[in-house]
Amino acid sequence: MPILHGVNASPFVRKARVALAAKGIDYELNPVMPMGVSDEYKQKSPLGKIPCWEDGDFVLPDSSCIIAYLEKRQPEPALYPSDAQELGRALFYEEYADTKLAETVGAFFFERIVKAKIMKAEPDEARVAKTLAEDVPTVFDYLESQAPDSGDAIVGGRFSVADIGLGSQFVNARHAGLTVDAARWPKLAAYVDAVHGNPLFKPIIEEEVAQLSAL
Ligand SMILES: N[C@@H](CCC(=O)N[C@@H](CS)C(=O)NCC(=O)O)C(=O)O
Repeated sequence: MPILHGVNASPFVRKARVALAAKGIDYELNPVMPMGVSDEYKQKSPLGKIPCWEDGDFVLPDSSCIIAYLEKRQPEPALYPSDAQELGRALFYEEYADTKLAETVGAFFFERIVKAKIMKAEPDEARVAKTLAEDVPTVFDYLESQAPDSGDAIVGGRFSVADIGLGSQFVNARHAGLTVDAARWPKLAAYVDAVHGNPLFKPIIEEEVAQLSAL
């Protein structure tokens, strides 16, 4: 059985899990916690990050690389648009999700979940407020301008790696109590709801909510 190293609630592990679910590939989740990983794990994932995929002798870190590999290995259902421009846009949304959106949501998730629930420390609400005032509007305004008029697909009317990347970060936002105000960002709010309602996301979100509520 192939192994996906990493823990639930990591947006990058979740990306890989959603793609694996889409492709119908079975795997075992090996709960490697990020930070302070072993030297043995660094042999597999040289940046020391999760997720990392291991299938026999084949080892591959990084959610984006894992999803691209899965697509070649099993092309259907396609998670990347076939049109060149749509592919470019989908890859950019994935990149935006993995960087700017991840940094913004990460501030909430770190303070409210990692610090408050796991480390049992006081969250830095001033940092949360600063992120809410300065970063959230910029990021949500941009995504509102890009969000589809309806449905769970931001590119070409078909669910893709872009929706996996964006949707996954918004699961962390949701866990940390950062919601999209539908009065201010209506298209983004509807899009996030649609992605989270997608049957590939829904069971993973439910599993994580149950795990987090037990903390
Ligand atoms: N580009 C990587 C990012 C993965 C990532 O940053 N994972 C976090 C956990 S959510 C991590 O392992 N952090 C530990 C560290 O940065 O040392 C991917 O897409 O897989």
